Amino acid sequence: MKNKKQILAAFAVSAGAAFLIPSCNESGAQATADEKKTETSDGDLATPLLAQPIKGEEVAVLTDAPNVPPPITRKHRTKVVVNLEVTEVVKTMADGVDYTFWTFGGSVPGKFIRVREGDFVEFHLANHPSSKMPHNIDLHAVTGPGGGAAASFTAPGHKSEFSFTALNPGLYVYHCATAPVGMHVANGMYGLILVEPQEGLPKVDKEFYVMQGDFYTKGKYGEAGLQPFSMEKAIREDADYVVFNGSVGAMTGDNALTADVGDSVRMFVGNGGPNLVSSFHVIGEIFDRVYTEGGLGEPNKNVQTTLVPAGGSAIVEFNLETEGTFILVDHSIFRAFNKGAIGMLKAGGGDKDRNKVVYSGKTDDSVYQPEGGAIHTMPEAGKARPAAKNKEERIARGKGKYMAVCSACHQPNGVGVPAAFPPLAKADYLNNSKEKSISAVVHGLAGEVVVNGQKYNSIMPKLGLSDEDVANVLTYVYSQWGNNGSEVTPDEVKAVRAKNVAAPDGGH
Ligand code: HEC
Ligand SMILES: [Cu+2]
Repeated sequence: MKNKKQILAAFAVSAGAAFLIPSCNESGAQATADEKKTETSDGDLATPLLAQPIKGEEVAVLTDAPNVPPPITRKHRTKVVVNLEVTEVVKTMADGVDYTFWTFGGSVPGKFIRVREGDFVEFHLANHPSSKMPHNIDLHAVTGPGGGAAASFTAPGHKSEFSFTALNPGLYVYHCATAPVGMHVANGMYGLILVEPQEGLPKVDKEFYVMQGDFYTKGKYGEAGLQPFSMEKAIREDADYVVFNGSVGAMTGDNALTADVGDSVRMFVGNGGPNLVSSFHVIGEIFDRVYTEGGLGEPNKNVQTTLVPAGGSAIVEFNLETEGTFILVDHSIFRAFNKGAIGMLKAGGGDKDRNKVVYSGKTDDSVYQPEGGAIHTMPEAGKARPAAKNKEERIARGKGKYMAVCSACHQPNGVGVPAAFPPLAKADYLNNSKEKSISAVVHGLAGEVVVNGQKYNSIMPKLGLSDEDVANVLTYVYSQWGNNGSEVTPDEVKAVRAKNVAAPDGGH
């Protein structure tokens, strides 16, 4: 905050020292990040990274937002074991509004992971048995195909392991990359992993973890109850909720972030998307330094608003020079006031006179309260594309649907996953009854089923496909992998749909 201090000092002189300005040579807290860099450096940085020995082993400390694991003081490479568990949980999206979030570690955003440049990371991904979906993880900090996605594909009740070396320092997003990828990300499957540079990050007083995400629900903003995911709105990028740290109000009121006047603050800011780019701004502060896009090169200085891409990050740093409530927003401002993208950082203490010199006015939080519901969207006119003309067209269209909707569980080649998802390839269940197969897709399927002599006792969620889509996808399935080649028509689907079978509602 050198600039501001110089300006303050000049002001004091020009004002004939009419104001009593306390000394600005505060010790640790006020030193700029740059000044501190040398303290944490060590002498061995000249050795190439991969030539440095890996010493010892530790289990990563993982934290939920807004908390960040402690800084790494280690001066050598080590093996870091990361244990992360995926769970699908119903949590609060806003007052009276619940949502089934898919999480890395129980909340949105996922656990914060902190390692050091050069660390050998042994990653253990578990998928809780109660999950309905398989999941995986793509860490942008990984150098390697898919960022770990294929290696970590994990069915419910299973766990996977893979490892990587953290080659590049920086702040990286991780997310689920299981098809349909957009849906997994939209349900909250993202978090941040910080790879600290070898020389460490400069010390600060407070570090926070803030991550934005956009959500798409059947009901409009604020509509009460358990809200299912809306694929149509997600595709249109028409978000109902844009929030920090997984829910409206996660960082306001009693949940506000707190710090003291004089503190140096660092925020690790991520954006999970799936769709929207954040214009991240803290009302009443100027970022002294921004490590744009999470890269740890030379920071940009004196920044008002920084862009945080979907699937990207930024590190912002500032000193708290005066008391009051500072409001975190996405400055695409309707998102802040009408969709939830608001947080608060409350700063207390400090010298009253000095605080007044920095800012004399009164603060008023009330103006920042959300203004209520979003504008209604008009019901969409149903302009579906014309139905498939023949069996070939049905199969071609069905293939796309299969890959987007079914392949995540039944696998792209239809073989399923042992003990979790039954096969569709050469499946007796499928080939013996069109009606039962249609019913599974239209109504969902729960309880014990036997496919090719193997028992499965799991849940296939209701998928919300149209009659035309169900006809196409099943005709495709019947045409593949040694199945009996049946064609399924929309009329047949309509007939089965009319039989109102009680079946599970997967909530999506
Ligand atoms: C979320 C995972 C999931 C998705 C997505 C999914 N299924 Fe299933 N499916 C299952 C499970 C689990 C079962 C077995 C249910 C049980 O144990 O009662 C099943 C059973 C079936 C069956 C009957 C058993 C068999 O193997 O023949 C058919 C047919 C079927 N699914 C077709 C589909 C089609 C077509 C799609 C895409 C439109 C699809 N499924 C999408 C999980 C899924
Ligand atoms: Cu997932």
